[in-house]
Amino acid sequence: MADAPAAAVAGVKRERDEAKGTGPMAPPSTRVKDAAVCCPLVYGSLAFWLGRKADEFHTHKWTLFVRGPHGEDLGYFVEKVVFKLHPSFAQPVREVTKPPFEVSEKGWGEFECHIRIHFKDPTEKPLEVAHIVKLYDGTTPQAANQPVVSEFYDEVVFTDPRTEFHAELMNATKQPMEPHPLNAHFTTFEDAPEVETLVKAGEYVAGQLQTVKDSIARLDHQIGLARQLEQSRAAQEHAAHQQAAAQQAAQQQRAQAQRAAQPGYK
Ligand code: SLL
Repeated sequence: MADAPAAAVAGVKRERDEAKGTGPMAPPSTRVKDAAVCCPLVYGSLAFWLGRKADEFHTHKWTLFVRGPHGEDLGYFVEKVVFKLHPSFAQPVREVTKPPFEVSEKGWGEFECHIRIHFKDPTEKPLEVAHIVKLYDGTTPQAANQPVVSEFYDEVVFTDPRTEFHAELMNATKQPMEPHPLNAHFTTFEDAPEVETLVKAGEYVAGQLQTVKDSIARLDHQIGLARQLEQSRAAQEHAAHQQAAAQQAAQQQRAQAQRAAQPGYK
């Protein structure tokens, strides 16, 4: 199952933004303002049932990993990964300092593992994710050659990264690793569904924009009509005023003439 909950990704980003290393002892360094570099990764586990080779404490062999979505070497931005296993394992804290960033073990139960990903720039706060190492998917009996796969796609976004780190990220060649022995079982996180979603979103926005444009045009037309109406009303009012004033003047003239015609008018 491929899951990349948008809220979780945003949450991670916010947490990391708040952690920008700027303590009093932090060395002065320039950052690339308004840059956001997105680094995709996949974390998860793959578990094989041991079948006839199983014993009471070792029913499954599993691998827990952080990998590139398309088999790329994550060394271009990941410094090391610390896997914190269930305390029933010997040395439950496993630090992996070079790719592939993974741990393989045999065990009998499912548990929640904490994966802490440290970045090449030590001032970037490590990303911590919890992952349940799944051994069962509800099918019984399990097939020994068909693993239980639980993987999640995620993206680390470095906002305003330090200049040197930004250059490293941009110049990274993102080498593909040697094909992984478990390659055939990894989930393919294709871009296609995402591109399709983006195209649909684009079409939706364009549609909304057209609707808004249409109603603006309609409103403009109505405003034009209202203006015309208002202008002719004002013109009529003006004409009525003029007419009333002319009538009044004429009346005054008549009254004046009458008075002048009276005998004894001086
Ligand atoms: C629980 N979910 O809540 C279980 C814990 C722990 C699994 C499972 C150890 C293997 C070993 C192992 O598989 N632990 O001893 O080598 O209790």
